[in-house]
Amino acid sequence: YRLLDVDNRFVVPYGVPMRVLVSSSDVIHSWAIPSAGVKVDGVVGRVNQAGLGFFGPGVVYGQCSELCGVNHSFMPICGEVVSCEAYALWLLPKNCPAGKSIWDYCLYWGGLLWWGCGRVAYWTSFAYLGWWKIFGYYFVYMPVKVSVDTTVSVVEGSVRSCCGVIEWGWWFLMSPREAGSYAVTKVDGWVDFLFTTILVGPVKATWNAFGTIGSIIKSAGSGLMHLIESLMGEMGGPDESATKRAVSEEVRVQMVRFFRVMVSRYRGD
Ligand SMILES: [Cu+2]
Repeated sequence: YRLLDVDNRFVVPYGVPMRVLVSSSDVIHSWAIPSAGVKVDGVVGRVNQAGLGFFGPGVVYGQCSELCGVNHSFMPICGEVVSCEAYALWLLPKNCPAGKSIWDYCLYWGGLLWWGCGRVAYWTSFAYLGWWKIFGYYFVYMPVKVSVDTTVSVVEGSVRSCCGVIEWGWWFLMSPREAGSYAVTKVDGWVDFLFTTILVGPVKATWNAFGTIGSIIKSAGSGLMHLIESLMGEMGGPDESATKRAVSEEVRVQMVRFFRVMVSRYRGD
């Protein structure tokens, strides 16, 4: 592999989507790796970008692909495509925290446990107190308030009515015509009130209920329509979506592996 290998190979993981940034510090070059389907011009004062991705491990080769001067033939490109684990271990500096004392573990897990227990206790007490608040409000405060209020108003109304009747009787004895016409007006007002409350009230309530039920049905229907539409949108092109799904699943798996290595390494496992 004369003139294809390099002193320092780049290292990248496979199964992970990447973005390469290419620039130049002297003249225009071109960073090209045929097996990866990548060719990006390196231009002075400009950063070009391209998507980069590999499906498996290997060593990839390329060459400068823009005539850049007398040494154009002598600038190879070479990289190693490795697993996420190997990439993470290559990426991390050698002096990162690996290996800790048992005391550190105790501190770490103790802290985590303390934090978790604290959270649980906090939310439990919160929920408990909230429950008692609701219970107190709806099962103690409201019933007591309603019964006391009702009793007071009934007693008050009865006393007032009695007083009113006695007063009206006295008035009738004094001037029967005035008291009589007042009584007729009052009775007319009662009849009107009873008519409005007993006949019109229920009809109005029924009408409102039907309106509410209608709007509920309407919103449920539109939600269902949205769901169906999104499902229909998802169904387009079975082959394409199957491939897409497979690739994104692979990417997800690789990323999880990568982060697992990073986390365990930094934690000092
Ligand atoms: Cu060149």
